Amino acid sequence: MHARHGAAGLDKPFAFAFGRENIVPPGESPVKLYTYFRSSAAYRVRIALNLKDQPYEMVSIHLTKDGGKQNTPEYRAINPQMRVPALTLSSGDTIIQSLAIIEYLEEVYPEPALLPVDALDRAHVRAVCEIIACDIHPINNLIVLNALKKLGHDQATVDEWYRSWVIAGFEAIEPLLKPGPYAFGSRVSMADVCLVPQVFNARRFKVQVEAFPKIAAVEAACAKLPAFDKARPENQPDAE
Ligand SMILES: N[C@@H](CCC(=O)N[C@@H](CS)C(=O)NCC(=O)O)C(=O)O
Repeated sequence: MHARHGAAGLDKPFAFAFGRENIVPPGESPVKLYTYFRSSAAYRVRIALNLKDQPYEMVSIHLTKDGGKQNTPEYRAINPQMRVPALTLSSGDTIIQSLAIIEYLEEVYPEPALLPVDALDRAHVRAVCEIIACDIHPINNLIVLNALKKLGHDQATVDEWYRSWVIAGFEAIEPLLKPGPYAFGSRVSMADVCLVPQVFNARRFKVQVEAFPKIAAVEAACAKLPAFDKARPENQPDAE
């Protein structure tokens, strides 16, 4: 989905850009990533932009303060779904949905490739991404956790809900992973880009990630790469 917009009323972008400084032609603004340090969907896009060595400015959309900046009319004009991430290109076009953004980056900046050459291998990588982005994440999203609380569930029950869906997803992913160091072998793929932020969230909710040795090993391998390290929530300018 594409929309044109202005960013009036939102925080100024951080004076902060990753990647090669000369990739944006003089006079053109770099891409702008609407992000929140703790958002795992935004974390995926930060990793992909870093791997693709693309510079970007970050605009922090605080998801909880004052009812959530994602719910303001200004941000709704940027992303009608009122979620992060959103990526605004120098053309003024905005792309929403992390997987759509990452696939766009893959098509426009093919190197380093985040999808294998073989169609079957690509399907396997996308399957792992979809378990995370389409099956685990949507039922553990902030909006769902808040809805559970409104229905009267206490924090312990909500946390248990969260853990149970992560564990179900990880049980499916673990046997799908190939010999490493990364999720699908010796090259980083979109599966790693999706898996690492999900592991981060799993640990926040005290899931025993070590019960999934392949997933834990993938995370450890990715942690050594600067593109992943720079994208970590605690390394973001809006980290709290
Ligand atoms: N499927 C979307 C999910 C985006 C999403 O749900 N983002 C969360 C943060 S991880 C959000 O903005 N939540 C706002 C809210 O719940 O109000 C994607 O992959 O981009």
